[in-house]
Amino acid sequence: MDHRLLKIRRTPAVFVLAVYFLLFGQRGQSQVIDKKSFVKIDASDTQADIIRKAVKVVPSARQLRWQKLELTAFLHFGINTFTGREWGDGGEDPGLFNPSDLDARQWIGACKAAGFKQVILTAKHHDGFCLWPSAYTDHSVKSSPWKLGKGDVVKEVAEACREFGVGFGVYLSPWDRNNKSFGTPGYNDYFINQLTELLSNYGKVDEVWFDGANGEGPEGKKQVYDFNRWYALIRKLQPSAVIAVMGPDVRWVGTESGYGRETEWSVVPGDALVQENVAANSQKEAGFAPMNMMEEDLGSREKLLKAKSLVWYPAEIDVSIRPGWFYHEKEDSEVKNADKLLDIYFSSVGRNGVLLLNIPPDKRGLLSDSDLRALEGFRRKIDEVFRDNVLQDAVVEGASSAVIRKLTDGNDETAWTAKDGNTTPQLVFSLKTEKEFNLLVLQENIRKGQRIERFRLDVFQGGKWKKVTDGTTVGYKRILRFSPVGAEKLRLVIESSRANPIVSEVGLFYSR
Ligand code: FUL
Repeated sequence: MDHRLLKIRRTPAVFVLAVYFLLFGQRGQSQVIDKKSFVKIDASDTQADIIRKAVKVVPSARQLRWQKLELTAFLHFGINTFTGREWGDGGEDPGLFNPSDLDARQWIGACKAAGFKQVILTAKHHDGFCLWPSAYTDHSVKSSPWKLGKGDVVKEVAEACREFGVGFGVYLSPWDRNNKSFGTPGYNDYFINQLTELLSNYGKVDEVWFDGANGEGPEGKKQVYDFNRWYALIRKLQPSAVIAVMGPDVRWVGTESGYGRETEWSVVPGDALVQENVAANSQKEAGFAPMNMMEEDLGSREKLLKAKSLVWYPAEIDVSIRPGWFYHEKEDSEVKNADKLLDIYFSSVGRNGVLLLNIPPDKRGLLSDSDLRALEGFRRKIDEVFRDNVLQDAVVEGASSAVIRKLTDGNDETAWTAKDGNTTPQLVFSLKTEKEFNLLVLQENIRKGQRIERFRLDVFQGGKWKKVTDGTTVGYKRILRFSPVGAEKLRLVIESSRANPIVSEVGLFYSR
């Protein structure tokens, strides 16, 4: 034994360093990202090592809570509601903001009834007009006639959310076309001050949403955003809030259509999210761009094998119930109907994403009748589709009845796990009588990572197995629709998985 070494190991400095690394991780790995949601790839890692590491990357507690919400709502409301524009230029007269019947309880009550579990309010859009009486600008509700300048929309929404048990989030546009400091380092202080107000004065905040738009401010200058400083403040003041989409917890899916990818991985290369790279990225013209979000393939084996690190970075799918994000009367006849919303649900939540549906309040400060009707219809349809799981009283071949209970109990923590090393297992189900179905729902227990790469559903008909449908990723939830088929015996075949699959739910339904 080398005694000199022993001595070094015992010095207090080494001890302090060890504790430091334990608390904050290695240099380069942002403490903004949870340890269990991030892994570095070593030069010596084989391909199999990298895939093993990918399976171990799991959601943080805040990401898991967010993913399980499934349905979240955007509320775009502000000066644009009164000018009829989508992007205000910052020169608007705050006197225009004057809703006649603003009722945040109506907004949140309707969202809750439709199944939405969290809302995000545009506290400030690109025009810089603040829906709360910020101490750092007069360009806000306090300069408006609404409630004689004593109103606070953020407060009313936060309180309604608490009353209805709905999560509360804020959208604070980094791009500000009104504030004179935009384009100077001072703007980052202004932004920090506004964030501090929003995160300190309204109770619990569950999501902070930063948009990517970054144009010129009132002085014709562009801003270099200090993202790392913003993230650190959010973690300090609201540690359980997820930061989307110019942020480390939630990724923009890449479109605003409501449709996610058929193959949607929540584990993707993490190189752009380490602290130094966030800082470097924010210097670029386009602002912070963690990766090309619009690419078709973000997390295939091929992508992971080229990465230097991996991160849990799941997709949020934002879309408006109307053509625009803000309310415009002329779009009343173009509100997406219940069928369209159901289709969007299948293609967002049903593709391993969280839906962020925008429902913009009108000039009165109320959700309009057409939007309310669409939401009610959507809820009715969802309830109808998922009423009876055909597999509820099925028998799983070679397994006890506990297995089918775990697979159909609606609890994504109870799961069936294939034996270690078995990456291509099958589950064979027998029904009591022949049943018809046209919709498959699968869920993985993502607390143990995202594993499944390819699966298939077969029915046993006329003495032969016939394929009904197939898919690639599952993740938190996957929904596939197909032409109605009747069967008494069927099987779920996992064709490829990164480790033994952990299936938490299997459902077969009939959607009319
Ligand atoms: C975009 C913004 O420019 C839109 O106005 C809207 O807020 C949308 C959700 O994000 O980038």
